Amino acid sequence: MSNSVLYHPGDGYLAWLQYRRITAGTNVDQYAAYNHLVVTEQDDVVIRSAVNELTQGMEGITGRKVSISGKTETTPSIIIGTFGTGLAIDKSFSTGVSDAVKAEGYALQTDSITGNIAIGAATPAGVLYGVFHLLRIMGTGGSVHNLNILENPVNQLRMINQWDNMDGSVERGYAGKSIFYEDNRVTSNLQRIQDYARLLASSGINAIAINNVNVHRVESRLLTEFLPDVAKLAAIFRAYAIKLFLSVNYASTIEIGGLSSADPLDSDVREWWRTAASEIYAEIPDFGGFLVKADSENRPGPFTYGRDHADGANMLAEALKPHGGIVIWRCFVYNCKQDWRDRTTDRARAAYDHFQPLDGRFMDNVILQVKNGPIDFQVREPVSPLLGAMPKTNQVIEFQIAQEYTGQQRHVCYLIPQWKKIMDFDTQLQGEGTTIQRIVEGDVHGNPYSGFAAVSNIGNDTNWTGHLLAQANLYGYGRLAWNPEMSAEEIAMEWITLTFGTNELLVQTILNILMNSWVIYESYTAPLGVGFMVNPDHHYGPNVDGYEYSMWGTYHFADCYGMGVDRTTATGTGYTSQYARINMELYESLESCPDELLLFFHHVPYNHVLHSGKTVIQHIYDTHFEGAERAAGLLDAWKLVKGQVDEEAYQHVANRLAEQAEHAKEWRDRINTYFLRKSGIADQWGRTIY
Ligand code: GCV
Repeated sequence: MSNSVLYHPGDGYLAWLQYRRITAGTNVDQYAAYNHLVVTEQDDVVIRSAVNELTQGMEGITGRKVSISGKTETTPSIIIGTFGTGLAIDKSFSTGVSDAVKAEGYALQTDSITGNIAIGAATPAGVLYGVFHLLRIMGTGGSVHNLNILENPVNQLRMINQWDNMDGSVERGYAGKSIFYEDNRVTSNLQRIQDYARLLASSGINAIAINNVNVHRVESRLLTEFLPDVAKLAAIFRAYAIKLFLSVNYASTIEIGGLSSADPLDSDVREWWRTAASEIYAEIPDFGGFLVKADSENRPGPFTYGRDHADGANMLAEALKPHGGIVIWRCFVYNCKQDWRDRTTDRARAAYDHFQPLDGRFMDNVILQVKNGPIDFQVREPVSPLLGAMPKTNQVIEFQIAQEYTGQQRHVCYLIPQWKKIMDFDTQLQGEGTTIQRIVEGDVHGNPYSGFAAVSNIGNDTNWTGHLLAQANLYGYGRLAWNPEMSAEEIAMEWITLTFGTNELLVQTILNILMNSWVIYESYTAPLGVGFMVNPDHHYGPNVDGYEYSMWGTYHFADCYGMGVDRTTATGTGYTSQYARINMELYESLESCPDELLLFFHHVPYNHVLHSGKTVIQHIYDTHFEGAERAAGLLDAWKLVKGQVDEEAYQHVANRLAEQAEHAKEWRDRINTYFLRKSGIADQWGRTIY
């Protein structure tokens, strides 16, 4: 879009694509010289997006009209194009540079004599990413003299999953209704979708599944009746180099196909999927493929027919294969009808137990999508032991940008530090240094597909994410997927400056808020990796026993002596044995298990002494008092920037932080009171517990 009159800086709609005039800083004067673009090819749809973006960006940043031509007429110019499409681009780069640029990568250079800035790439997508890079430099006040940049994305698949339903609701959505659907139809507001595509592409995203993985009857028809609408959406995303996927109902053959079976080995079922795939590709030649949640949380799957996940996934993969499509099959499979009395069944074990034995059975166009932890996107979990444990199978890691368990975009919780910690985890599966990052980027097993997927956090709220500061998670996810070497702080700095400008007090204040937010959130919610303790169903707010006597497999086992889940191999569920030996031993032993995950792995008495020197119970009291206090501190810090930030944005964030501060007290008091009453052990400092 369009700096349309409907939107203005404080409402958050333009997010990190503000393209405002930078007023301060030594580099700003450099930008004004660039008001001519040279474009060596004009008939590609992605190049057109790149040109539009650069024009809009430059005009916004410099305040001057930009002209466009096919060759260099004035210097300095900005020259963009794919290699081999014109002299202007080719003479800007040596062959060494163009050889080093891979499919979605780009080179970005300033000519020291002419001052021309050239963005060259192997594909139009690379040009688009290069353009966004240049705009990022200018948007953050960087120098454009002497640029000499070459970037290739580290991860091949950088995907977003929408959990949007066609009735307009969003499963685990905390920012309004769907931007994709209303009243069981695809929306006619395609402008908003295009604006979303821009946001995604600017952070490096290259794939999207546009509907919820829980696919009900109406959404099943996206494959058939609504296909022309899906094709329109695919065209919007195509212009931003984003491939479109659909989540499919595993039992579509029954739901909409008129068959009585969904048996993956049944020839009619297979034929139905082959025909469905052909029809999709006739409308959308570059369709990405299917995302599937099967045999999970009451969704249908191959188990009904006595088949396994490889049978199910391969059936779909076979239908997509002739068209170049892929199947992304989720590993979030566990018994959601567990008897809480049964302490031997451990939900954490389930993904590994179901999938690891199938290694080698999946077709090469199947990718398994594995949640980052073994349970479900909690504020703290160990890394899923399934990641990297299937050398012959493609895998992607799944994160949740939507803050289902991390404050639902009412509390601030910047998630990049959590994801960094996960990426840095050394699985030790192929010896030291087999980090999740290397596994996810495909460096360890060399499988054809790998990368990142994540559940989106947007809706039709004007600012996209409900909490303005939650935009940092969407932006950060894309940037991290592009380059996991970036630090959480670097990413935050980029987002803050692009969104709010360069005012130092403001930048530092927001940076501090973001960088402390995950730890603060963790400190007043469920302690020491035990997880949950939330209200059932909607998952907002404290309820220590909310899931304790339920069938969902998420327990803390607190009694009057102690708490935690014994997942050791020696005396517990044996979950620790799913890790490489060295990690298994790390978690197995009370002496070496990290404090932050203690209650995930062990059941201990309340007076067990942590590495920190505190007892478990005192740790609970201390962190909850401190956490609530620090949450209040976030609001105090924000108050100091009043007047430095647009008033509408100021008020919005102040309101959210005030709610968080209040709600953190509720968490504090519920958790502390519960454990005081259970344990009968008083707080060492005599603070008020009820
Ligand atoms: C889409 C959790 C969420 C569900 C979600 C599920 C999943 O259980 O609470 O809403 O369903 O994860 O990832 O499939």
